[in-house]
Amino acid sequence: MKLGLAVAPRDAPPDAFVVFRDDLERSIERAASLGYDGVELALREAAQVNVGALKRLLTRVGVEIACISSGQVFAVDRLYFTHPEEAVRRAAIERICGLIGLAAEFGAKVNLGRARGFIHDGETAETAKARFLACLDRCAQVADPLGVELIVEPVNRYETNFINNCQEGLEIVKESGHACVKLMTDLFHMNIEDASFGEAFKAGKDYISYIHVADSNRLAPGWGHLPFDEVFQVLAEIGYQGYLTAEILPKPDPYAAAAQAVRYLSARLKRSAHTRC
Ligand code: LER
Ligand code: MN
Repeated sequence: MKLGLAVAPRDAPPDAFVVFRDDLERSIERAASLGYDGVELALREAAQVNVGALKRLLTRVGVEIACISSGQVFAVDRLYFTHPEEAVRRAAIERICGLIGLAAEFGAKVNLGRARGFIHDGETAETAKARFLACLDRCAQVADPLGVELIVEPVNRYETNFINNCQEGLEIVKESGHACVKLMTDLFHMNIEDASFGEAFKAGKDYISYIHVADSNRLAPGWGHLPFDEVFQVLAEIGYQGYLTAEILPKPDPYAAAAQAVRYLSARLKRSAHTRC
């Protein structure tokens, strides 16, 4: 498994779930110096990144772009897949396809968290689902030939009313019918919505390709009460090899949070590798 850190550009809104909100170059250098293997970029649009400069930086500091997350497409520009207006859905598809093109440059995945949208008042879950699947289909047709995975993230009920738990995520991933559409899980949301980490990970085994990590209070791992023993044991059991990316609050301060996450997760990884030997 590899360790990642979620970061966002300096102008990202305060509700972006990232540790470092700063110039991307500085955040990536810091993540590298702390020992992370990769970063997740929380972006609104592909034009926020200079591809050539970023590639040179990544080579210099030795980290990769694990994922591009799209929550700000929803949070800042209110573009999302379940919107009742077709023009808005089309704009959301265009944005996500821009991020897919960018991700292809870096071998990264594209996350579909809040940009999937929600069930509007007076509408049914079926309506939201049909709109979501139609938009997802258009994006998958772009992502598939580029070798980019689209990863659907269940998000807890206090943030959305659409795709809250891993079973719902898994069903919609399967229903999409695209091999490039996968499930990503987030321990923070799972702790609220899924009855058991073990059962959810085992059920999603063949579809989970990325994981957000935080403790029960969304602080860095080790600063809350999530059962990390159970989580690491089941990840080893299902043979998960992907990223564990810290999507945590920048508290008590960004650097301390990022340092705690990498220290805690590396120690756990070493321990589980040792146990398997
Ligand atoms: C939001 O809570 C979250 O976990 C994000 O990764 C989804 O966009
Ligand atoms: Mn998340």
